[in-house]
Amino acid sequence: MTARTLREFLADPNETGDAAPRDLAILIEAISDSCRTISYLVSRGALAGVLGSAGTGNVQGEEQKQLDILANDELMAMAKASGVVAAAASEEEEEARTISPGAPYLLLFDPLDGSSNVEVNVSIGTIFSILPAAAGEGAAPFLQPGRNQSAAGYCVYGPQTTLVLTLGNGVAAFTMDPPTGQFVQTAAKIQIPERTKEFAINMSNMRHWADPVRAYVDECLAGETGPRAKNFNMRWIASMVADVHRVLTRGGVFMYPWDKREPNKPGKLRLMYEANPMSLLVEQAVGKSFDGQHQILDIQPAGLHQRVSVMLGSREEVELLEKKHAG
Ligand code: P6P
Repeated sequence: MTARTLREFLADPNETGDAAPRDLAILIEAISDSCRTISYLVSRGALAGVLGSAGTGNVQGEEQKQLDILANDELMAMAKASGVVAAAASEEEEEARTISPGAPYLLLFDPLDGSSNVEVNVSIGTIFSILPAAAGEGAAPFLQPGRNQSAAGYCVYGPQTTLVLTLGNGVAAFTMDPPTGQFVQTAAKIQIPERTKEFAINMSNMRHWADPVRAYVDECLAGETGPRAKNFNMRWIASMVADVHRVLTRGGVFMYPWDKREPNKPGKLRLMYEANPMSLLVEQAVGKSFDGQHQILDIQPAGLHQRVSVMLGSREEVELLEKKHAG
């Protein structure tokens, strides 16, 4: 693979001589510029005096970190300056914002997912979803199934700052080269291994899980003495971007399923700007992603901040989970 910059990639993403749609390329480059800025802010941490609480809460009822707000404001300003975003929606804001009426795209994002990890120097990230603009006011135009996404991706702020992106024809990764700030392609056509020996779930919630999830994890824990006849490893970074990046990189299954703690809540993660973009990446990387009943990308959204149960990753594992949920 030739080491192309993000701009060179967008000029011919499939190496067929056809460029990505012009306005989509403009938006994705603008997002990468914001990710570079956020990466710098995150990397300075305490030196920039931006760690800790902002003293406010978001629509999710969660405490906002200063960095959540700074990242949110950076992305909203970028959306405006790009000229190609009709409206934008953020985990950090209850209502969608009208940006440039008549522009071709809708932008959704979780500006800094896992931000509570930044104080303990653990990888976090920005997750974004791009939909085609649609008629309607407020949240209405955004309520499209994830399969409609024009593009989706995340930027993980870890030992490397890496942008992972799909335009609907495979998954590519771009690593930021610190001296230049350039995002340089470091992976093409990423494919999740169909088999794995690694699962990711917050085990402290075990007693609250539904039976199919409990049965699946029990079989993983039984290892070579049980029906899976192989030993498993467990990882839980509690930062979706970091956990999903690992799954895309070396396989595995990531689960944040419904549990009995709040039975009326389908799950902890949000459909529109967490599960949908991650599910498009995973499906484009030959993995699967479902909520216990449906493929996540097929869900017809009812609200901008609706939550969803998420089980995604290596095809074989997700299909086993699907079988256990089918009863
Ligand atoms: P728990 C981060 O707050 C987040 O939304 C995801 O990034 C992560 O996967 C999950 O919550 C972790 O949740 O309950 O294990 O702390």
